[in-house]
Amino acid sequence: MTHPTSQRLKILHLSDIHLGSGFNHGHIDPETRRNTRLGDFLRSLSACIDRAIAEPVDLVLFGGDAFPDATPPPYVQEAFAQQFHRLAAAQIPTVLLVGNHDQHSQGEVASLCIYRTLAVPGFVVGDRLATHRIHTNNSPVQIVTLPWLTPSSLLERPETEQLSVVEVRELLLQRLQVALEGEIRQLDPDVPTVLLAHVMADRAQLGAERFLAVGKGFTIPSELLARPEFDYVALGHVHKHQNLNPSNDPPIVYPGSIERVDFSEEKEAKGYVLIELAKQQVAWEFCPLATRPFHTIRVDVTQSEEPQAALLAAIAKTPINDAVVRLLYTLRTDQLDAIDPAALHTALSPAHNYAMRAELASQMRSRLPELGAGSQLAPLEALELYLNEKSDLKDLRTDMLTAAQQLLNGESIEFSLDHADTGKKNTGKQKRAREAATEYAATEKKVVPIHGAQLRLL
Ligand SMILES: [Mn+2]
Repeated sequence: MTHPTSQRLKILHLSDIHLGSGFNHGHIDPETRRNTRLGDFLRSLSACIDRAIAEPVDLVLFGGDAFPDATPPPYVQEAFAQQFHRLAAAQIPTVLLVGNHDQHSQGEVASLCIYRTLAVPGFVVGDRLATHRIHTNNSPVQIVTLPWLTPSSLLERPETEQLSVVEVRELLLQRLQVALEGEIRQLDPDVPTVLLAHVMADRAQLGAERFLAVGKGFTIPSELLARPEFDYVALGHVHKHQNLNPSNDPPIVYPGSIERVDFSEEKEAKGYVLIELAKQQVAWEFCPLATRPFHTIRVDVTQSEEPQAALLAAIAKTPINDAVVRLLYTLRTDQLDAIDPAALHTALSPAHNYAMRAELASQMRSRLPELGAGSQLAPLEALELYLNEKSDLKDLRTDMLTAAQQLLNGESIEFSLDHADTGKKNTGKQKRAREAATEYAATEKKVVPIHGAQLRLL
C-alpha cells in the first residue's frame, strides 16, 4: 500500500442474506405482525447498507442468496428492495449476484432479475458468467460475475444424457475453465478487477471442523479462482467467513452470512468485508455485525443425583437473555420423574426463543446395544438399525438409505439437494429428511462424522 491515490476504490462485499429464513427461531412480533427473525436479518442488512453510505463506498458487491428460495413472499421482497433502494438513491453502484437459493429449479429466472428488468440505475444483476465494466465515482472497475452453476448453465441436455453425475461435473468444470479464460483474456490489464462468484470452493471450511472432501459435490478448485488477473475474489455461498488464500494474493474471501441461519452457525462471527482496491493493491477488513446470539446448552444428567438442579444450573450460567437457545439434555428413564418441565420453561423464558430436547440414554442403549461403543457395524447397517427404531422416520427410510449409500460410494447427492435448495421441489419431506439426517449425524457421531456436513443445506 505504497501509492495512496485518488484511484483507490472502496468496496463493500456482503453475501448470503437469506432474508426470510430461520423463522422457527423467532416469534411473531405483536406490533409489526412479522416474525422477529425478519427484523433481525433486516437489522444486519441495514447495518451493511448504513456503512456503505456512511463511508461512502464506490461499489457494493452482493455475493448471492438473497432469500431462502426464488419465490419469497412480497413483504420479504419489499423489505429487501427498501434496503437496496438506499444504495440506488445514494448513487452507489451495486452488483447483485445470483446464488443457488435465488434460482428457480428450472434455472431460467432468478428472484433478483427484477432489478435488471426495472433498470435500477447503477444496479447490475450477475445471472451469468460475464464481465461488467463499472464506472464508479473514483475509477473504473471490472467485475467478472460467476453465479451458481448448474449443469444447464454451460451444457446442453444431449451432451449430458449418457454421462454419470461425476462425468457431468468434470465436463462442467472444463467448460467453466474455458469460459473463464475467455473472460480473463478480454480484461483491461490496467483496470482493477474483482471476480464475484457464488461457488463452493474446494478449500472452504464448513463451520467448525467440517471440511468438504475434495471430489465430493460440485466444488471449484481454488486455483481456478486464484488468478493474478484478479485483485480480489469476492465469494458467496459458504456461511462461515474465511479467506481461502493463505498468501492473500489475491484474497479469496467468503464474508459469510450476515445473520445466523441456524444453529450450525452458532459460534461464527457474522459480518461483511470492506475492501480498498487499486490495481495490484488490495487491503480488506472483516467488519463484524451485532447479531443475535445463539446458545446450545448441552447437559448429560445421567450421572447426576439431582438432574433438575443440574439443568437449572446449566441454564443459569448461560447468557440466555434475548438469545436463541436450545437445551439438549440426556437422562436415564428412571430420572424422568425428577424433571419439572414447567420450571425449565420458566428458567428459559428470558430467551428470545428456546427449544428443549431430552434424550433417554439408557433406553437407546438397551434398545440398540449393537450401536454401543466398540460396535463393528458398517455405517450403513448402523443407519438401518437406527431407522428401524425411529418409527417417525418411516416414510423417509428408503430415501435416507439411498442417500447414505451414495455418500458412502463417494457419489454425491448434491443434485437432489440442489433441487431442495432451489424453491419448487423444496418439499416438507426433503426438509424433514435433512433434519433427520442432521439429527442422526449429531446423535451417532462415531458412525458417520462427515455425512452430517455432506447432508447439510447451505
Ligand atoms: Mn448458496
